[in-house]
Amino acid sequence: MSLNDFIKQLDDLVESAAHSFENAIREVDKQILEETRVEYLGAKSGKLKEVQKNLGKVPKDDKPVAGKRFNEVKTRLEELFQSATEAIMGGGGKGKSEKLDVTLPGVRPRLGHIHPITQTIDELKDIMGRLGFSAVEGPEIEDDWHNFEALNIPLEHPARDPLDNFYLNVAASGTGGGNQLMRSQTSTVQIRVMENHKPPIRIVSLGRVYRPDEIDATHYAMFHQIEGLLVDTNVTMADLKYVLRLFASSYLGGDVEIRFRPSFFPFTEPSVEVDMRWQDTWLEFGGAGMVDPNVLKAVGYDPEEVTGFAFGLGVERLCMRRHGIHDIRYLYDSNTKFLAQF
Ligand code: FA5
Repeated sequence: MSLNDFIKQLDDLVESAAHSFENAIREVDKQILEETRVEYLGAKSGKLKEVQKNLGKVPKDDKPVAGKRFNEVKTRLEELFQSATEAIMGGGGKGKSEKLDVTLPGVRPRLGHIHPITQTIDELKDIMGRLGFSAVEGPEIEDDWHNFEALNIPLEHPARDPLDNFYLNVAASGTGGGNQLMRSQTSTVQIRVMENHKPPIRIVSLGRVYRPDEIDATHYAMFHQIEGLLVDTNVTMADLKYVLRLFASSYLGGDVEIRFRPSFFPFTEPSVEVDMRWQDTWLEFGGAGMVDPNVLKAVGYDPEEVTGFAFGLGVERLCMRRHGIHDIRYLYDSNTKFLAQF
């Protein structure tokens, strides 16, 4: 076969393929499109395949030109198929058999909703707001001073251990200098507030904290705490217990008992663990106590003039107790089937 004959075959092929694909577009028909694809580009007996067989019959010297032309035509046919596909499928066309019926009801987009922990945070803020505590925020990246030093946690204290904290590999820029870290407790906010405000203080702070704890059903490496702080004249442990009981029964509903167990935190004296009894079960929710005089001094208050209480509770624990969630990991698995229940 001469080169000219071969090229003529290719040209005819492009012309008729263009015609056929145009027809499929005009008909907006997926089936015609597929038939046209098989007719021209079919791997076994498509027209392109047939013409390719003639390439072997072209004189040897003309083969490079013929081969090049063949490849161009192959690309052209694929382009024709591609643009016909886009015209039929991509433009919202559904093919002849499935024309758009504008009278059908629309498909309602699936709406997400607020994560149970965010819901809990909002509710807890609301409850504490009604008790007169204003919500404040603090940074998640903290310095030594706010996370430890001002909270009466000295340099040699085990709570500062690099194995128990997420220290950052950056130079410090905070007031107190020293290393920066992801805050391990929201008690940092107590210091930030007292540094900038004179008593009386009545704040609550809810936010993320970070600890390299082993993850299990009740521990996560990132979790949330609610921190409360009240500083005024003549504040006592009785005030603390009263506020916590009101808080707990507002959140959990019904009558909640509060139990204090002696404990130790460097920034409160005396310090307690807070347990709550709800539906006949006792559960530990966090720590609390009277603000240590050393902390009051660190922020420039006079411990002879004012006293205060502080508490820090796990938000996940509260949320899990209320909703009967038995494993903290469910909250952070991003399983929308689980989360949609709340
Ligand atoms: C504290 O963090 C103190 N800052 C609390 C405090 C504040 C005491 C003010 C006195 C005055 P603790 O490390 O025990 O305390 O943590 C408090 C609560 O956070 C725990 O009871 C628990 O509910 C929650 N918690 C602690 N670690 C985790 C964790 N890895 N995952 C989920 N929740 C946690």
